[in-house]
Amino acid sequence: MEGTGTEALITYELRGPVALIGLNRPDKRNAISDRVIEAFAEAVRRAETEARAAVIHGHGKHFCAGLDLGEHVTKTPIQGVRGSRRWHEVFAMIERGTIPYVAALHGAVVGGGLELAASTHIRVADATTFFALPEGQRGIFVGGGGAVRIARLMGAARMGDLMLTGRVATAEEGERWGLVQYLAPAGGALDRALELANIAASNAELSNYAILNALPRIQDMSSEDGLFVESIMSALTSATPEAAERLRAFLEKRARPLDIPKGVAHG
Ligand code: 1HE
Repeated sequence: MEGTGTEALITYELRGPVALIGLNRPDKRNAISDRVIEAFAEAVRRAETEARAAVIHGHGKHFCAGLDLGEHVTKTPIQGVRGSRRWHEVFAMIERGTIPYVAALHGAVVGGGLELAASTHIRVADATTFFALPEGQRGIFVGGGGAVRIARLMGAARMGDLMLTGRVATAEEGERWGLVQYLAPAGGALDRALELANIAASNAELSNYAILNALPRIQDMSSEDGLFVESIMSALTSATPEAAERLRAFLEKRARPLDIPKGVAHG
């Protein structure tokens, strides 16, 4: 059961330019049911129209325990295919949308929860985060895009190991394997994610669009095609009034300086 329906399965809040989207089914560890995925799709659609970046997080002790296994057990194979294809559509709205998404991870990031996180552009894991792909043990397979996205992030060999053995990986391992770009102290993922989302939100919108949509596609192209598309995107982004103003701001010393880490020797 998903509760009485009076509480929102997904919370949504606009904090300045950043939309905050929260998985809100903590009693079921934010497991993703059909109703959750539709509520989530609506939140993503809304963020696309009114925010310049978004953060996805989970309420309660865990980010997300993946597919709702209680609901899945009653499905026929064709219903399973339709469900999987719907997850693909919704996660593609994130991955190839027009605004950057940051995932704030804590606790369980398991199965479909990791597939969701893998469709975002920046992932922050706090010290309580753990990753697992127990599909082998459950007698199923990934269905939310993980075979493509998770495998590309950490490599098919590591992913296969997690699926075959049920191995649970720590936040540090996730960072080493390329699953997450940032580590945060326990309870600190959301603040860090918001900080990063605000920075990304301040970029030129067309640059962000190119980063989200051209960069990953170029990885699937031949080098020649990739270099060609890069030039076109470079010219297109440079031709906007926003780029002209930002370039002028740098030359007139009005731009925010690079945040160079302390300890880096530079003259
Ligand atoms: C669930 C789910 C779920 C918890 N679907 N109900 N995902 C999994 O195989 C992970 C399954 N979950 C777990 O291993 C654990 O719940 C956690 C490690 C994530 C969290 O442990 P814990 O001790 O905090 O919680 P809990 O006591 O195990 O669970 C609390 C309740 O949430 C309990 O229900 P209750 O009615 O007994 O209170 C659990 O049954 C329920 N719950 N996870 C349904 N996933 C598109 S393909 C994607 C394929 C996958 O995602 S496969 C991986 C599925």
